[in-house]
Amino acid sequence: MLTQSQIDTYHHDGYLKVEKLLSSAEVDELNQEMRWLIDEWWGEDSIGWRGPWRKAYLDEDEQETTKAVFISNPHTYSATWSRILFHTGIVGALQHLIGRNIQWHHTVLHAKPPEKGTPFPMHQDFPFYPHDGPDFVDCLVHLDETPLESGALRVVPGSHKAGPIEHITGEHTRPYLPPEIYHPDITDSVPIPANPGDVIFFSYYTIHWSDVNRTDQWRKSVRIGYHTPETRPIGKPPEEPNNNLMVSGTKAHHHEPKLTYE
Ligand SMILES: O=C(O)CCC(=O)C(=O)O
Repeated sequence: MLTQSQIDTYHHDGYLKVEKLLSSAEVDELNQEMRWLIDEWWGEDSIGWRGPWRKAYLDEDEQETTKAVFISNPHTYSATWSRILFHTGIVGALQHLIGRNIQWHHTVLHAKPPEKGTPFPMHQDFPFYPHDGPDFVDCLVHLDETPLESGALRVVPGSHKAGPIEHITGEHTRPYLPPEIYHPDITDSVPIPANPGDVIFFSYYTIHWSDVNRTDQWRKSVRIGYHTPETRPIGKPPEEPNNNLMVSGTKAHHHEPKLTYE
């Protein structure tokens, strides 16, 4: 399904946008169910990720007033969002990128409401869910028109090749890269505007960020993370279940103990 040139681009740049991977009927259904889910289950006001990085990315009057809607694992509430984990276009592309056997890891909605939808600072996704190898791919599924002004994803091409980089972490913040070294003013990045149904595949080592949504429309994207079954979480006991959902192929016994039920 992917061409050799697309596969080479992913490995060379650390990301690949595949246009219209989801049909408009599929996006309409996912979008409708996501809007229902936000109305039914959200219910908290959030400014987005907290942390001192906000001073380096936002004017003072905006630092505490951005808006965000995050929902983890929408498949817990919606069968449409369960089925998408096995989408043949997404899983087929992943097989070209990391091999036949694919394990799902997580799904999360990142929605930026109109006018002041939250930005994200430069970061890798690795510190959020560290694993012991490179074959971990995040797929950003676009539900809305995502022009640059809506806070489209921006990536630093080739940055995945450095592997994990030390982030600022702590109780007070989500992990982010030190702004005196990594910041949009000093670090070149490539914006990736997208349309509904487009999916951006990127390595969890790829440095990325996104700006404020300043349009009058929602920008909803859903990140779905997958990895090879050999790629094991760091710092977790091996017997702890780790989102053990295979979406293609099989997992060999030696990778973890067999699950038992009491
Ligand atoms: O949705 C975005 O614009 C950024 C998402 C992001 O930073 C992430 O998925 O880690």
